[in-house]
Amino acid sequence: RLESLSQVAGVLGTQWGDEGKGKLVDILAQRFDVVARCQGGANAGHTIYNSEGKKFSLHLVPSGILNENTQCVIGNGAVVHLPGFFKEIDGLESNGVSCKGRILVSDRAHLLFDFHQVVDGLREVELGNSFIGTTKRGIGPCYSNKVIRNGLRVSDLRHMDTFGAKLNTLLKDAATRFKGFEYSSKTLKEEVEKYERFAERLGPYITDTVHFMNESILQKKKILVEGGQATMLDIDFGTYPFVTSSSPSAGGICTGLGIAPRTLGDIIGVVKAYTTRVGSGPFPTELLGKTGDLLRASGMEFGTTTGRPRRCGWLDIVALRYCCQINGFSSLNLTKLDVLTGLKEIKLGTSYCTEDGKAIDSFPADLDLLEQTKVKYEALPGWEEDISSVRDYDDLPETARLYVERIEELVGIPVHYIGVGPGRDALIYK
Ligand code: 2SA
Ligand code: GDP
Ligand code: MG
Repeated sequence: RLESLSQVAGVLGTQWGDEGKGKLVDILAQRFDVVARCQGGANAGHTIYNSEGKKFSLHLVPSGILNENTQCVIGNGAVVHLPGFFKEIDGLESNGVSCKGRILVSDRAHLLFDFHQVVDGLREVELGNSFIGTTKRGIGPCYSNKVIRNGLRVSDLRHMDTFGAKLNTLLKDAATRFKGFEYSSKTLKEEVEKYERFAERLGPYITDTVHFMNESILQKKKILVEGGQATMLDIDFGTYPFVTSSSPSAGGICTGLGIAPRTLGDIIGVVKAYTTRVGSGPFPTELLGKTGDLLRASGMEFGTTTGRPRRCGWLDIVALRYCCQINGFSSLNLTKLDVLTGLKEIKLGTSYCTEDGKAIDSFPADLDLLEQTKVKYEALPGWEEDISSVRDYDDLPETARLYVERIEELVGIPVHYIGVGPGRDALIYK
């Protein structure tokens, strides 16, 4: 399975994030020369364990970093908060992970400033009960500046003479827009001085990653793209406006790295054996009672970045099918199957209908309709056996295999990898 992966491959989230993408990327990284992030920023949280069982929580740095032979790329589609980036690097270095010369940051990536994080918080307050539930990492405000075309990019660090004036425009805009936002010429000056120091430190990392990626492809290097968040949080395809501000779907690989669609090969969709969501927004298969609490406790479902409890529910086949259409996955990695152990009955949400029973054929764009959607479930028998040390598919209890095979049948894509624990070795190759 690992040997036969294409030269350029991707690992993407299929639900609302936190499916366990980081773990698979860390495992696959041994076989790849380059691991690249193409979208998002430090809103992502990828928890991985190295071979000694030491825990690492990564945010902006790609999950390939633990594999010392892998080069990591932060592509043009990502947004970079430099104070957080250096903090993450310092944390990795102090834990024995060498980052020097191993991370390339795109000169086209946008800079995310502290003020973007402040604005993120202010927007959430302004929304009142309709708040998005963002990670408050400044993601939306930074991408807003990108799209409205007054953002600062990493390449602007090469022109510190005009940096202050450009930043001033952004701060002035924010102060005009938000009552609670204030800044002075002193804070601007201090910020620019801070970025002068960052510019020097970031210098060796700054790269034309479009050129690097395309040269790497010509040199037949193996490239793995690590998705952050997931398709149901995609700015276009997700449950808008309860989404993130980037494109975590397959299209985002090309726009976020500057590589051509025809270079892409295998795209692996990572799907949790149940569903979780952190933040507000529709969640048709959500379990608000005891079973949801049980999944949260046994799956340790708390945000890697914010520590927020994740909402839990049954696997939503309608949403998964929609996601498979958009991304054209070559295979799936079903994760956290071990968390379902002990449940008498496991349900799959297999179709949607309106309150008066009319079938809904595709995943609705309309949030009102989605909020009222009734889910029809199929119940499958559970298992009691501890499966965390199983490594051969055939050694799984028959009911666990039935669950995996029913998912394959319903979505029409093979499950090639099955997660049965958080550790690197806790993976079944099917
Ligand atoms: P944002 O901050 O603007 O991207 O938030 C918008 C929505 O996107 C969701 N989002 C996430 N959902 C799951 N996991 C994410 N990363 C962290 C993790 C989250 C955490 O790995 O656990 O620690 O809370 C992530 N990042 C963004 C977010 O919840 C909003 O619904
Ligand atoms: P990501 O954002 O998709 O990389 O996922 P997160 O790291 O935010 O959340 C997934 C969590 O589940 C992490 O704490 C992982 O260590 C853990 N995890 C991943 N795969 C498995 C699995 O198969 N079983 C169990 N029990 N935990 C897993
Ligand atoms: Mg996560």
